Amino acid sequence: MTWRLRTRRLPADRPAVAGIVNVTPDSFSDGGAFLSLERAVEHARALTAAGADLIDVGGESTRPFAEPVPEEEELRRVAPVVEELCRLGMAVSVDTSKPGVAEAALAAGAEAINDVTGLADPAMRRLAAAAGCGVVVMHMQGSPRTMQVDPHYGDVVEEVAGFLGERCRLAEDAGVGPEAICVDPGIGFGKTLDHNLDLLAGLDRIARLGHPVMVGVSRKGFLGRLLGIDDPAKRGDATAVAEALAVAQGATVLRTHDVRRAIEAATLARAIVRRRVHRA
Ligand code: HH2
Repeated sequence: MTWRLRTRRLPADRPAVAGIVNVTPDSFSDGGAFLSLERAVEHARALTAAGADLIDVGGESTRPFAEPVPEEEELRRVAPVVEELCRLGMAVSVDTSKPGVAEAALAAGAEAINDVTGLADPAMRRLAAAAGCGVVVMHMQGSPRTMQVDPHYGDVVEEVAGFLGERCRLAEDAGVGPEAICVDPGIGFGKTLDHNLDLLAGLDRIARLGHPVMVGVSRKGFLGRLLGIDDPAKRGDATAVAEALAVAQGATVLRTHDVRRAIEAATLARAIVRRRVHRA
C-alpha cells in the first residue's frame, strides 16, 4: 500500500524507511548528537545515502517524562534543518504536535506531518488538509510526562485500532485525503512491555484499517526491558529483529535510527512473507 505525501508517493512494492533526525538535547538514544544545523544535515545525508525514503525531523523529545518544549524553541531547532534538507531534495516529515511548528515546516517544503498526538488539535487537521501533505496519525495514552505511570487497556489492540480509526475519520472529515494518512500504534507511548508485544503481534489488525502502517521500535525501552539491555545504543540487533517481525505482521513504514539495518530486516522479512502468501 502506497502512502501519498505532498508531492510524491512512498514505494508500494517494498517497506519504506523513515530515518530519524532528532534536533534535541535530550532524546533517549541520540540526544545532543545532532543539535547543530551542520550535524543534523550531515546525519540526514548519511541516512539518505543508506536508502532512507523519508527523513523525520523532530525538535521535542517525547521520551517518557520529557517536559514540553516551548514553540519558539522547537521552531528554532527544527525550521533551519527542514529548510536545508528540503533544499537538498530530501523528503522530510516533521515530528511535532504543534500546528505552528508544522506550518513553518510545510512552508519550508516538508512533505508530511508526524503527530504523536494523532492530530488531536483540530488546527493540525485543517493545516494538513490545506497543505495536502502526508500525515502520521499515532496513538498515545496520556502525554509524554505521564504516559508510563500506569498505562492500562482492556484489549490493547482493539482499543488502539479503534482510536486510530476514529482519528482517521476526523482527519478525513477535515479534508485530509485517505491515501495521505499513515497510522502508527505508538510503540512505547503509554504502553507496558506486554502492551507493546501485543501490538506488534496484532499489527495485522491495525493494517486492516486500510492505511499504511508506520512502526517505531528503534532502540526503544521495551527491547531493553525484555532483553536486559540498558544502553539504547546496544539495542541495534534487537531493533532489527523487531523491525523484521513488524514487517511480517503488516508494517509498511519503519521509523528508525539505523536505515541500512532496517532495510535489510524489512527486505528479508518481506521476501519470506511473500512465500507464505504464494503457498496459501
Ligand atoms: N517514536 C518517537 C518519536 N516519534 N513518531 C512516530 N510516528 N512513531 C514513533 O514510534 C515515534 C515517533 C520516540 O523516539 P525518538 O524520536 O528516537 O526519541 P525522542 O522522542 O526521545 O526524541
